[in-house]
Amino acid sequence: MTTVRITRKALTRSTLAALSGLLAGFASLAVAELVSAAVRPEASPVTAVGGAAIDRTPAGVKDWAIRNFGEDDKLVLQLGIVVTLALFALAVGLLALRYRRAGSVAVLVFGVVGMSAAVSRPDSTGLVDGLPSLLGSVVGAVLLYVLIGRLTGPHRTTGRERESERDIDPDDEPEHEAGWDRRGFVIAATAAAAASTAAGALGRTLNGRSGRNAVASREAVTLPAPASPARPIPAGARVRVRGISPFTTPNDTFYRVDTALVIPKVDADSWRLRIHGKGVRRDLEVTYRDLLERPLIEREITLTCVSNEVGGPYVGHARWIGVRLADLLREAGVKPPSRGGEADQIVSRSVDGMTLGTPVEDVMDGRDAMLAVGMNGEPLPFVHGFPVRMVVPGLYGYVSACKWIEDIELTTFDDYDPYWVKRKWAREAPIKTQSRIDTPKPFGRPEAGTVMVAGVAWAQHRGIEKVEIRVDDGPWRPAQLADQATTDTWRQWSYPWKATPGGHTLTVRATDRTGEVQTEKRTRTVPDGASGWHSVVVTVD
Ligand SMILES: Nc1nc2c(c(=O)[nH]1)N[C@H]1C(S)=C(S)[C@@H](COP(=O)(O)O)O[C@H]1N2
Ligand SMILES: [Mo]
Repeated sequence: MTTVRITRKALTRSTLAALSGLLAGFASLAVAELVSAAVRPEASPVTAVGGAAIDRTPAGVKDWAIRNFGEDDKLVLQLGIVVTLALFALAVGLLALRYRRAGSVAVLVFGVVGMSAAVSRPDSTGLVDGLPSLLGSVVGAVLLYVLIGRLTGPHRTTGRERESERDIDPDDEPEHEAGWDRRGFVIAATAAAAASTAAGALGRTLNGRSGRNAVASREAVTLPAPASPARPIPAGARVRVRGISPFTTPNDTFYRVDTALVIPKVDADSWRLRIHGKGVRRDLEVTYRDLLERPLIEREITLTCVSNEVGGPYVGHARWIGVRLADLLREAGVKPPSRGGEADQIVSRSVDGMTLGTPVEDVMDGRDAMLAVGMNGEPLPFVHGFPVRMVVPGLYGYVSACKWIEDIELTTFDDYDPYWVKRKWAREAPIKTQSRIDTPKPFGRPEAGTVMVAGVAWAQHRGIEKVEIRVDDGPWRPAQLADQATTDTWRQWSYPWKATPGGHTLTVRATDRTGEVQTEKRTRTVPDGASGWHSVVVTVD
Protein backbone atom coordinates (compact mmCIF):
# COMPACT_ATOMS: atom_id res chain seq x y z
CA MET A 1 0.00 0.00 0.00
CA THR A 2 2.59 2.49 1.19
CA THR A 3 4.87 1.73 -1.73
CA VAL A 4 2.11 2.37 -4.23
CA ARG A 5 1.26 5.69 -2.62
CA ILE A 6 4.83 6.86 -2.54
CA THR A 7 5.23 5.85 -6.14
CA ARG A 8 2.21 7.82 -7.20
CA LYS A 9 3.39 10.85 -5.32
CA ALA A 10 6.91 10.41 -6.65
CA LEU A 11 5.45 10.16 -10.08
CA THR A 12 3.79 13.54 -9.84
CA ARG A 13 6.97 15.08 -8.59
CA SER A 14 9.02 13.38 -11.27
CA THR A 15 6.68 14.73 -13.91
CA LEU A 16 7.00 18.22 -12.49
CA ALA A 17 10.78 17.86 -12.25
CA ALA A 18 10.96 16.79 -15.89
CA LEU A 19 8.74 19.73 -16.75
CA SER A 20 11.11 21.98 -14.80
CA GLY A 21 13.96 20.69 -16.93
CA LEU A 22 11.99 21.46 -20.05
CA LEU A 23 11.19 24.95 -18.79
CA ALA A 24 14.83 25.56 -17.93
CA GLY A 25 15.80 24.48 -21.43
CA PHE A 26 13.16 26.71 -22.97
CA ALA A 27 14.25 29.67 -20.83
CA SER A 28 17.88 29.06 -21.82
CA LEU A 29 17.10 29.12 -25.52
CA ALA A 30 14.77 32.11 -25.19
CA VAL A 31 17.31 34.17 -23.28
CA ALA A 32 20.02 33.09 -25.73
CA GLU A 33 17.82 34.21 -28.62
CA LEU A 34 17.35 37.60 -27.00
CA VAL A 35 21.05 38.01 -26.28
CA SER A 36 21.96 36.90 -29.81
CA ALA A 37 19.97 39.85 -31.11
CA ALA A 38 22.55 42.06 -29.37
CA VAL A 39 25.49 39.99 -30.63
CA ARG A 40 24.48 38.54 -34.02
CA PRO A 41 21.73 36.09 -35.01
CA GLU A 42 24.28 33.42 -36.00
CA ALA A 43 25.52 33.28 -32.40
CA SER A 44 22.31 31.76 -31.07
CA PRO A 45 23.04 28.23 -29.80
CA VAL A 46 20.73 26.21 -32.09
CA THR A 47 22.17 27.98 -35.14
CA ALA A 48 25.74 27.61 -33.93
CA VAL A 49 25.37 23.94 -32.99
CA GLY A 50 23.51 23.34 -36.26
CA GLY A 51 26.32 24.97 -38.21
CA ALA A 52 28.91 22.89 -36.38
CA ALA A 53 26.84 19.78 -37.11
CA ILE A 54 26.67 20.62 -40.83
CA ASP A 55 30.45 21.05 -40.92
CA ARG A 56 30.91 17.63 -39.35
CA THR A 57 28.33 15.84 -41.48
CA PRO A 58 29.99 13.27 -43.76
CA ALA A 59 29.43 13.84 -47.48
CA GLY A 60 27.21 10.75 -47.74
CA VAL A 61 24.90 11.86 -44.93
CA LYS A 62 24.69 15.39 -46.31
CA ASP A 63 23.65 13.98 -49.65
CA TRP A 64 21.12 11.71 -48.02
CA ALA A 65 19.66 14.74 -46.23
CA ILE A 66 19.48 16.73 -49.46
CA ARG A 67 17.84 13.78 -51.22
CA ASN A 68 15.25 13.22 -48.53
CA PHE A 69 14.53 16.69 -47.26
CA GLY A 70 15.64 18.80 -50.22
CA GLU A 71 15.86 22.43 -49.33
CA ASP A 72 14.07 21.71 -46.03
CA ASP A 73 17.21 19.94 -44.81
CA LYS A 74 18.14 22.90 -42.61
CA LEU A 75 14.71 23.03 -41.03
CA VAL A 76 14.83 19.30 -40.30
CA LEU A 77 18.29 19.69 -38.76
CA GLN A 78 17.18 22.50 -36.47
CA LEU A 79 14.03 20.63 -35.45
CA GLY A 80 16.21 17.62 -34.70
CA ILE A 81 18.43 19.71 -32.44
CA VAL A 82 15.46 21.18 -30.59
CA VAL A 83 13.85 17.75 -30.07
CA THR A 84 17.15 16.30 -28.84
CA LEU A 85 17.56 19.23 -26.46
CA ALA A 86 14.02 18.74 -25.18
CA LEU A 87 14.72 15.08 -24.39
CA PHE A 88 17.93 16.00 -22.58
CA ALA A 89 16.06 18.75 -20.72
CA LEU A 90 13.51 16.25 -19.42
CA ALA A 91 16.34 14.00 -18.22
CA VAL A 92 18.17 16.92 -16.60
CA GLY A 93 14.97 17.80 -14.72
CA LEU A 94 14.78 14.28 -13.31
CA LEU A 95 18.46 14.38 -12.41
CA ALA A 96 17.91 17.67 -10.59
CA LEU A 97 15.15 16.17 -8.45
CA ARG A 98 17.74 13.82 -6.94
CA TYR A 99 20.80 16.03 -7.14
CA ARG A 100 19.65 19.61 -7.26
CA ARG A 101 23.04 21.15 -7.98
CA ALA A 102 24.02 18.54 -10.53
CA GLY A 103 20.92 19.41 -12.56
CA SER A 104 21.93 23.04 -12.77
CA VAL A 105 25.51 22.09 -13.58
CA ALA A 106 24.18 19.93 -16.44
CA VAL A 107 22.34 22.96 -17.85
CA LEU A 108 25.61 24.91 -17.69
CA VAL A 109 27.39 22.08 -19.50
CA PHE A 110 24.94 22.48 -22.39
CA GLY A 111 25.70 26.18 -22.27
CA VAL A 112 29.40 25.43 -22.66
CA VAL A 113 28.65 23.22 -25.69
CA GLY A 114 26.67 26.05 -27.29
CA MET A 115 29.39 28.56 -26.41
CA SER A 116 32.19 26.56 -27.91
CA ALA A 117 30.16 25.88 -31.06
CA ALA A 118 29.40 29.59 -31.45
CA VAL A 119 32.92 30.78 -30.73
CA SER A 120 34.56 28.25 -33.03
CA ARG A 121 32.35 28.91 -36.07
CA PRO A 122 34.49 30.06 -39.00
CA ASP A 123 32.62 33.37 -39.14
CA SER A 124 32.67 33.86 -35.36
CA THR A 125 33.33 37.41 -34.22
CA GLY A 126 35.16 36.19 -31.14
CA LEU A 127 34.30 35.41 -27.53
CA VAL A 128 31.18 37.60 -27.62
CA ASP A 129 29.61 34.93 -29.82
CA GLY A 130 29.61 32.73 -26.71
CA LEU A 131 27.50 35.21 -24.71
CA PRO A 132 24.04 34.03 -25.86
CA SER A 133 24.74 30.43 -24.78
CA LEU A 134 26.47 31.55 -21.59
CA LEU A 135 23.74 33.89 -20.36
CA GLY A 136 21.00 31.54 -21.55
CA SER A 137 22.40 28.59 -19.64
CA VAL A 138 22.99 30.64 -16.48
CA VAL A 139 19.36 31.72 -16.46
CA GLY A 140 18.28 28.14 -17.18
CA ALA A 141 20.47 26.76 -14.39
CA VAL A 142 19.15 29.23 -11.82
CA LEU A 143 15.57 28.63 -12.89
CA LEU A 144 15.97 24.88 -12.56
CA TYR A 145 17.49 25.32 -9.10
CA VAL A 146 14.55 27.47 -7.99
CA LEU A 147 11.88 25.20 -9.46
CA ILE A 148 13.39 22.04 -8.02
CA GLY A 149 13.58 23.85 -4.68
CA ARG A 150 9.79 24.25 -4.75
CA LEU A 151 9.47 20.52 -5.39
CA THR A 152 11.78 19.25 -2.70
CA GLY A 153 11.25 21.42 0.38
CA PRO A 154 12.05 21.51 3.31
CA HIS A 155 8.90 23.47 3.57
CA ARG A 156 5.76 23.75 5.62
CA THR A 157 2.55 23.05 3.83
CA THR A 158 -0.50 25.17 4.44
CA GLY A 159 -3.53 23.66 6.05
CA ARG A 160 -5.50 23.74 2.86
CA GLU A 161 -2.84 21.98 0.90
CA ARG A 162 -2.53 19.37 3.59
CA GLU A 163 -6.25 18.78 3.41
CA SER A 164 -6.31 18.50 -0.32
CA GLU A 165 -3.45 16.07 -0.18
CA ARG A 166 -5.45 14.13 2.36
CA ASP A 167 -8.25 13.98 -0.15
CA ILE A 168 -6.05 11.91 -2.39
CA ASP A 169 -4.07 10.28 0.36
CA PRO A 170 -6.30 9.84 3.42
CA ASP A 171 -3.72 8.09 5.55
CA ASP A 172 -0.79 10.28 4.69
CA GLU A 173 2.47 9.49 6.41
CA PRO A 174 4.50 12.00 8.41
CA GLU A 175 7.26 12.24 5.78
CA HIS A 176 4.71 13.62 3.40
CA GLU A 177 3.81 16.34 5.81
CA ALA A 178 6.87 18.20 4.65
CA GLY A 179 5.26 18.28 1.21
CA TRP A 180 6.25 20.58 -1.57
CA ASP A 181 5.44 24.16 -2.25
CA ARG A 182 2.79 23.60 -4.85
CA ARG A 183 1.72 27.20 -5.09
CA GLY A 184 5.31 28.44 -5.18
CA PHE A 185 6.08 25.99 -7.97
CA VAL A 186 3.08 26.96 -10.04
CA ILE A 187 3.82 30.66 -9.65
CA ALA A 188 7.53 30.30 -10.45
CA ALA A 189 6.90 27.99 -13.39
CA THR A 190 4.17 30.18 -14.88
CA ALA A 191 6.23 33.33 -14.48
CA ALA A 192 9.27 31.65 -16.03
CA ALA A 193 7.25 30.33 -18.96
CA ALA A 194 5.71 33.74 -19.61
CA ALA A 195 8.99 35.64 -19.28
CA SER A 196 10.79 33.15 -21.52
CA THR A 197 8.11 33.34 -24.19
CA ALA A 198 8.33 37.11 -24.15
CA ALA A 199 12.15 37.10 -24.25
CA GLY A 200 12.20 34.55 -27.06
CA ALA A 201 9.62 36.41 -29.10
CA LEU A 202 11.45 39.70 -28.62
CA GLY A 203 14.73 38.07 -29.62
CA ARG A 204 13.11 36.60 -32.72
CA THR A 205 11.68 39.95 -33.74
CA LEU A 206 14.97 41.79 -33.21
CA ASN A 207 16.90 39.10 -35.08
CA GLY A 208 14.39 39.32 -37.91
CA ARG A 209 15.10 43.02 -38.15
CA SER A 210 18.86 42.65 -38.13
CA GLY A 211 20.32 43.29 -41.51
CA ARG A 212 18.03 46.22 -42.22
CA ASN A 213 21.02 48.17 -43.49
CA ALA A 214 21.73 45.35 -45.88
CA VAL A 215 18.12 45.33 -47.07
CA ALA A 216 18.23 49.10 -47.55
CA SER A 217 21.54 48.90 -49.40
CA ARG A 218 20.05 46.32 -51.77
CA GLU A 219 16.95 48.38 -52.38
CA ALA A 220 19.14 51.35 -53.28
CA VAL A 221 20.93 49.46 -56.06
CA THR A 222 20.25 50.26 -59.69
CA LEU A 223 22.17 47.90 -61.92
CA PRO A 224 23.94 49.79 -64.70
CA ALA A 225 23.44 48.69 -68.28
CA PRO A 226 26.06 46.10 -69.21
CA ALA A 227 28.92 47.17 -71.47
CA SER A 228 28.64 43.74 -73.03
CA PRO A 229 25.01 42.59 -73.09
CA ALA A 230 24.02 38.94 -73.35
CA ARG A 231 23.04 37.66 -76.74
CA PRO A 232 19.27 37.43 -76.62
CA ILE A 233 17.96 33.90 -76.14
CA PRO A 234 16.75 32.83 -79.59
CA ALA A 235 13.03 32.15 -79.75
CA GLY A 236 13.91 28.71 -81.03
CA ALA A 237 15.67 27.87 -77.75
CA ARG A 238 12.34 27.38 -76.00
CA VAL A 239 10.29 24.26 -76.51
CA ARG A 240 6.58 24.87 -76.21
CA VAL A 241 5.53 21.77 -74.31
CA ARG A 242 3.59 21.84 -71.09
CA GLY A 243 5.54 20.52 -68.14
CA ILE A 244 9.03 21.43 -69.38
CA SER A 245 11.19 23.59 -67.08
CA PRO A 246 11.10 27.21 -68.22
CA PHE A 247 14.31 28.15 -70.01
CA THR A 248 15.05 30.89 -67.50
CA THR A 249 14.48 29.86 -63.91
CA PRO A 250 12.81 32.68 -61.98
CA ASN A 251 14.85 33.88 -59.00
CA ASP A 252 12.24 32.83 -56.47
CA THR A 253 12.21 29.22 -57.67
CA PHE A 254 15.94 28.96 -58.40
CA TYR A 255 17.45 26.10 -56.41
CA ARG A 256 19.39 26.97 -53.29
CA VAL A 257 22.26 24.96 -51.86
CA ASP A 258 24.49 26.25 -49.07
CA THR A 259 25.44 25.61 -45.46
CA ALA A 260 24.03 28.86 -44.06
CA LEU A 261 21.42 28.42 -41.31
CA VAL A 262 21.02 32.18 -41.19
CA ILE A 263 21.14 33.81 -44.63
CA PRO A 264 23.98 36.35 -44.51
CA LYS A 265 22.73 39.92 -44.79
CA VAL A 266 25.65 41.91 -46.11
CA ASP A 267 25.51 45.69 -46.38
CA ALA A 268 26.71 46.53 -49.90
CA ASP A 269 27.88 49.95 -48.74
CA SER A 270 30.47 48.52 -46.36
CA TRP A 271 31.27 45.41 -48.42
CA ARG A 272 34.87 44.98 -49.57
CA LEU A 273 36.54 42.28 -51.63
CA ARG A 274 40.23 41.62 -51.24
CA ILE A 275 42.30 39.88 -53.91
CA HIS A 276 45.68 38.71 -52.70
CA GLY A 277 48.06 35.75 -52.45
CA LYS A 278 50.61 33.90 -54.55
CA GLY A 279 51.68 35.61 -57.73
CA VAL A 280 49.67 38.73 -56.95
CA ARG A 281 51.81 41.73 -57.77
CA ARG A 282 49.38 44.30 -56.44
CA ASP A 283 46.78 43.43 -53.78
CA LEU A 284 43.39 44.69 -54.84
CA GLU A 285 40.57 45.86 -52.67
CA VAL A 286 37.30 46.69 -54.37
CA THR A 287 34.01 48.07 -53.12
CA TYR A 288 30.57 47.34 -54.49
CA ARG A 289 30.55 50.78 -56.11
CA ASP A 290 33.94 50.07 -57.74
CA LEU A 291 32.44 46.96 -59.30
CA LEU A 292 29.35 48.76 -60.62
CA GLU A 293 31.58 51.42 -62.19
CA ARG A 294 33.52 48.86 -64.19
CA PRO A 295 32.41 47.61 -67.59
CA LEU A 296 29.88 44.89 -66.83
CA ILE A 297 29.26 41.74 -68.80
CA GLU A 298 25.86 40.09 -69.00
CA ARG A 299 25.71 36.35 -69.75
CA GLU A 300 23.30 33.42 -69.88
CA ILE A 301 24.74 30.72 -67.62
CA THR A 302 23.20 27.51 -66.30
CA LEU A 303 24.26 26.60 -62.75
CA THR A 304 24.43 23.02 -61.47
CA CYS A 305 25.05 21.52 -58.05
CA VAL A 306 27.34 18.53 -57.66
CA SER A 307 24.73 17.10 -55.27
CA ASN A 308 22.19 16.85 -58.07
CA GLU A 309 21.11 13.23 -58.53
CA VAL A 310 20.38 11.98 -62.03
CA GLY A 311 16.99 13.55 -62.81
CA GLY A 312 17.31 15.89 -59.80
CA PRO A 313 16.24 19.50 -59.32
CA TYR A 314 19.53 21.24 -58.46
CA VAL A 315 20.13 22.87 -61.80
CA GLY A 316 18.82 26.26 -62.87
CA HIS A 317 19.33 28.88 -65.51
CA ALA A 318 19.73 32.63 -65.06
CA ARG A 319 21.02 35.71 -66.83
CA TRP A 320 23.91 37.02 -64.78
CA ILE A 321 25.51 40.42 -64.82
CA GLY A 322 28.90 41.16 -63.32
CA VAL A 323 32.55 41.96 -63.68
CA ARG A 324 34.81 39.64 -65.63
CA LEU A 325 36.94 37.96 -62.98
CA ALA A 326 39.94 37.49 -65.29
CA ASP A 327 40.17 41.29 -65.73
CA LEU A 328 40.47 41.83 -61.99
CA LEU A 329 43.03 39.03 -61.69
CA ARG A 330 45.11 40.50 -64.51
CA GLU A 331 44.99 43.90 -62.82
CA ALA A 332 46.38 42.24 -59.71
CA GLY A 333 49.19 40.85 -61.83
CA VAL A 334 48.01 37.26 -61.78
CA LYS A 335 49.03 34.93 -64.60
CA PRO A 336 47.47 31.55 -65.31
CA PRO A 337 49.72 28.50 -64.74
CA SER A 338 49.98 27.99 -68.52
CA ARG A 339 51.75 31.35 -68.73
CA GLY A 340 54.02 30.66 -65.82
CA GLY A 341 51.73 31.84 -63.03
CA GLU A 342 52.59 30.61 -59.53
CA ALA A 343 49.05 29.99 -58.33
CA ASP A 344 46.81 27.30 -59.78
CA GLN A 345 43.93 27.65 -57.32
CA ILE A 346 41.67 30.55 -56.44
CA VAL A 347 40.22 30.17 -52.97
CA SER A 348 37.17 32.33 -52.50
CA ARG A 349 35.91 32.95 -49.01
CA SER A 350 32.44 34.09 -48.02
CA VAL A 351 31.33 36.17 -45.06
CA ASP A 352 30.00 32.99 -43.45
CA GLY A 353 33.38 31.31 -43.61
CA MET A 354 32.71 29.04 -46.60
CA THR A 355 35.72 28.36 -48.84
CA LEU A 356 35.58 27.24 -52.47
CA GLY A 357 38.50 26.40 -54.76
CA THR A 358 38.53 27.16 -58.50
CA PRO A 359 41.27 26.49 -61.04
CA VAL A 360 42.98 29.76 -62.06
CA GLU A 361 43.42 28.31 -65.54
CA ASP A 362 39.65 27.91 -66.04
CA VAL A 363 38.85 31.41 -64.85
CA MET A 364 41.46 32.93 -67.18
CA ASP A 365 40.92 30.77 -70.27
CA GLY A 366 38.52 33.21 -71.89
CA ARG A 367 35.26 31.84 -70.51
CA ASP A 368 32.78 34.25 -68.92
CA ALA A 369 33.77 33.69 -65.29
CA MET A 370 32.47 36.65 -63.33
CA LEU A 371 31.86 38.31 -60.02
CA ALA A 372 28.11 38.59 -60.42
CA VAL A 373 26.08 41.44 -58.96
CA GLY A 374 22.82 40.77 -60.80
CA MET A 375 20.59 37.78 -61.48
CA ASN A 376 17.77 37.92 -64.02
CA GLY A 377 17.75 41.70 -64.06
CA GLU A 378 17.80 42.41 -60.34
CA PRO A 379 20.53 42.74 -57.73
CA LEU A 380 21.38 39.27 -56.39
CA PRO A 381 18.73 38.07 -53.96
CA PHE A 382 20.14 37.57 -50.43
CA VAL A 383 19.84 33.76 -50.67
CA HIS A 384 21.79 33.80 -53.91
CA GLY A 385 24.71 35.76 -52.54
CA PHE A 386 24.00 39.51 -52.32
CA PRO A 387 25.95 41.67 -52.83
CA VAL A 388 28.45 39.67 -54.92
CA ARG A 389 29.02 36.05 -55.87
CA MET A 390 31.18 34.15 -58.28
CA VAL A 391 29.78 32.37 -61.35
CA VAL A 392 32.00 30.22 -63.58
CA PRO A 393 30.45 28.50 -66.60
CA GLY A 394 31.16 24.77 -66.73
CA LEU A 395 32.06 24.12 -63.10
CA TYR A 396 29.84 22.74 -60.36
CA GLY A 397 28.77 25.33 -57.78
CA TYR A 398 30.91 23.99 -54.93
CA VAL A 399 34.13 24.70 -56.87
CA SER A 400 33.12 28.06 -58.27
CA ALA A 401 29.91 29.79 -57.27
CA CYS A 402 30.91 31.40 -53.94
CA LYS A 403 28.00 33.45 -52.56
CA TRP A 404 28.50 36.40 -50.18
CA ILE A 405 32.11 36.45 -51.33
CA GLU A 406 34.53 38.74 -49.48
CA ASP A 407 38.00 37.38 -50.17
CA ILE A 408 39.88 35.87 -53.08
CA GLU A 409 43.20 34.25 -52.34
CA LEU A 410 45.53 32.97 -55.02
CA THR A 411 47.17 29.75 -53.86
CA THR A 412 47.88 26.22 -55.07
CA PHE A 413 45.88 22.99 -54.96
CA ASP A 414 48.83 21.48 -53.08
CA ASP A 415 48.76 24.14 -50.40
CA TYR A 416 45.11 24.42 -49.56
CA ASP A 417 41.99 22.25 -49.46
CA PRO A 418 38.76 24.26 -49.31
CA TYR A 419 35.65 23.27 -47.34
CA TRP A 420 34.15 20.56 -49.56
CA VAL A 421 37.50 19.06 -50.54
CA LYS A 422 38.22 18.51 -46.83
CA ARG A 423 34.95 16.58 -46.89
CA LYS A 424 35.86 14.05 -49.60
CA TRP A 425 34.61 15.95 -52.66
CA ALA A 426 36.90 16.25 -55.68
CA ARG A 427 39.39 19.12 -56.00
CA GLU A 428 38.33 19.83 -59.55
CA ALA A 429 34.82 19.29 -60.81
CA PRO A 430 33.73 20.21 -64.33
CA ILE A 431 30.00 19.66 -64.85
CA LYS A 432 29.16 16.25 -66.32
CA THR A 433 27.05 15.91 -69.47
CA GLN A 434 23.52 15.26 -68.24
CA SER A 435 19.93 15.20 -69.41
CA ARG A 436 16.58 15.11 -67.66
CA ILE A 437 13.03 14.21 -68.67
CA ASP A 438 10.72 16.93 -67.33
CA THR A 439 7.52 15.57 -68.81
CA PRO A 440 5.79 13.14 -68.52
CA LYS A 441 6.36 12.92 -64.79
CA PRO A 442 7.38 9.63 -63.17
CA PHE A 443 4.36 7.32 -62.77
CA GLY A 444 2.33 9.65 -64.96
CA ARG A 445 -0.68 8.24 -66.85
CA PRO A 446 -0.67 9.82 -70.30
CA GLU A 447 -3.31 8.83 -72.84
CA ALA A 448 -2.40 6.63 -75.78
CA GLY A 449 -1.52 8.54 -78.94
CA THR A 450 1.15 11.16 -79.40
CA VAL A 451 2.69 12.11 -76.08
CA MET A 452 5.24 14.91 -76.01
CA VAL A 453 8.29 13.84 -74.04
CA ALA A 454 10.43 16.87 -73.22
CA GLY A 455 13.16 18.08 -70.97
CA VAL A 456 16.57 19.68 -70.68
CA ALA A 457 20.16 18.61 -71.29
CA TRP A 458 23.33 20.35 -70.18
CA ALA A 459 27.09 20.16 -70.64
CA GLN A 460 28.07 23.72 -69.75
CA HIS A 461 30.93 25.26 -71.70
CA ARG A 462 30.96 22.31 -74.11
CA GLY A 463 27.38 22.54 -75.36
CA ILE A 464 24.85 19.86 -76.28
CA GLU A 465 25.13 18.21 -79.69
CA LYS A 466 22.46 15.53 -79.53
CA VAL A 467 19.73 14.15 -77.27
CA GLU A 468 18.31 10.68 -77.73
CA ILE A 469 15.28 8.90 -76.34
CA ARG A 470 14.76 5.22 -75.83
CA VAL A 471 11.36 3.62 -75.18
CA ASP A 472 11.66 0.43 -73.12
CA ASP A 473 14.46 -1.63 -74.69
CA GLY A 474 13.98 -0.17 -78.16
CA PRO A 475 16.55 1.65 -80.26
CA TRP A 476 17.83 5.15 -79.42
CA ARG A 477 16.03 7.76 -81.45
CA PRO A 478 17.06 11.40 -81.82
CA ALA A 479 14.96 13.96 -79.98
CA GLN A 480 14.15 17.33 -81.58
CA LEU A 481 16.64 19.82 -80.23
CA ALA A 482 15.69 23.41 -79.52
CA ASP A 483 18.34 25.98 -80.47
CA GLN A 484 21.39 26.09 -78.26
CA ALA A 485 21.40 29.58 -76.68
CA THR A 486 25.12 29.40 -75.85
CA THR A 487 27.35 26.50 -74.89
CA ASP A 488 27.12 27.72 -71.29
CA THR A 489 23.36 27.14 -71.14
CA TRP A 490 21.24 24.08 -70.95
CA ARG A 491 19.36 23.01 -74.04
CA GLN A 492 15.72 22.03 -74.31
CA TRP A 493 14.52 19.07 -76.37
CA SER A 494 11.31 17.26 -77.16
CA TYR A 495 10.25 13.94 -78.62
CA PRO A 496 6.80 13.14 -79.97
CA TRP A 497 6.20 9.62 -78.74
CA LYS A 498 3.57 7.33 -80.25
CA ALA A 499 2.45 5.93 -76.94
CA THR A 500 0.77 2.54 -76.83
CA PRO A 501 -1.27 1.35 -73.81
CA GLY A 502 0.61 -0.31 -70.97
CA GLY A 503 3.65 0.35 -68.82
CA HIS A 504 6.68 1.95 -70.47
CA THR A 505 10.11 3.18 -69.49
CA LEU A 506 11.44 6.30 -71.18
CA THR A 507 15.18 6.92 -71.03
CA VAL A 508 17.18 9.93 -72.18
CA ARG A 509 20.86 10.47 -72.94
CA ALA A 510 22.77 13.43 -74.32
CA THR A 511 25.93 13.86 -76.36
CA ASP A 512 28.02 16.98 -75.86
CA ARG A 513 29.84 18.92 -78.52
CA THR A 514 33.14 17.20 -77.81
CA GLY A 515 31.33 14.07 -79.05
CA GLU A 516 31.17 12.48 -75.64
CA VAL A 517 28.01 10.45 -75.04
CA GLN A 518 26.51 10.69 -71.57
CA THR A 519 27.61 7.55 -69.79
CA GLU A 520 25.17 4.87 -68.62
CA LYS A 521 27.44 4.16 -65.68
CA ARG A 522 25.61 5.14 -62.53
CA THR A 523 27.73 6.90 -59.95
CA ARG A 524 26.82 8.63 -56.73
CA THR A 525 27.12 12.38 -56.41
CA VAL A 526 30.24 12.06 -54.23
CA PRO A 527 33.01 12.84 -55.16
CA ASP A 528 32.52 14.69 -58.46
CA GLY A 529 28.87 14.53 -59.54
CA ALA A 530 26.32 11.87 -60.42
CA SER A 531 26.39 10.09 -63.76
CA GLY A 532 23.96 7.71 -65.46
CA TRP A 533 20.81 7.97 -67.53
CA HIS A 534 17.52 9.43 -66.39
CA SER A 535 14.51 7.15 -66.82
CA VAL A 536 10.84 7.74 -66.23
CA VAL A 537 8.26 4.97 -65.86
CA VAL A 538 4.73 5.75 -67.04
CA THR A 539 1.50 3.87 -67.62
CA VAL A 540 -0.28 4.74 -70.84
CA ASP A 541 -4.08 4.49 -70.57
N1 LIG B 1 28.98 31.01 -49.23
C1 LIG B 1 28.59 29.91 -49.86
N2 LIG B 1 28.58 29.87 -51.21
C2 LIG B 1 28.17 28.77 -51.87
C3 LIG B 1 27.76 27.63 -51.16
C4 LIG B 1 27.76 27.67 -49.73
O1 LIG B 1 27.43 26.71 -49.05
N3 LIG B 1 28.17 28.84 -49.13
N4 LIG B 1 27.34 26.52 -51.85
C5 LIG B 1 27.79 26.36 -53.23
C6 LIG B 1 27.07 25.34 -53.95
S1 LIG B 1 27.37 23.75 -53.48
C7 LIG B 1 26.26 25.62 -55.01
S2 LIG B 1 25.64 24.39 -55.97
C8 LIG B 1 25.89 27.01 -55.34
C9 LIG B 1 24.40 27.16 -55.34
O2 LIG B 1 24.03 28.47 -55.60
P1 LIG B 1 22.52 28.92 -55.42
O3 LIG B 1 22.13 28.55 -54.01
O4 LIG B 1 22.48 30.36 -55.69
O5 LIG B 1 21.72 28.12 -56.42
O6 LIG B 1 26.43 27.92 -54.43
C10 LIG B 1 27.75 27.66 -54.01
N5 LIG B 1 28.18 28.77 -53.22
MO1 LIG C 1 26.55 22.41 -55.00
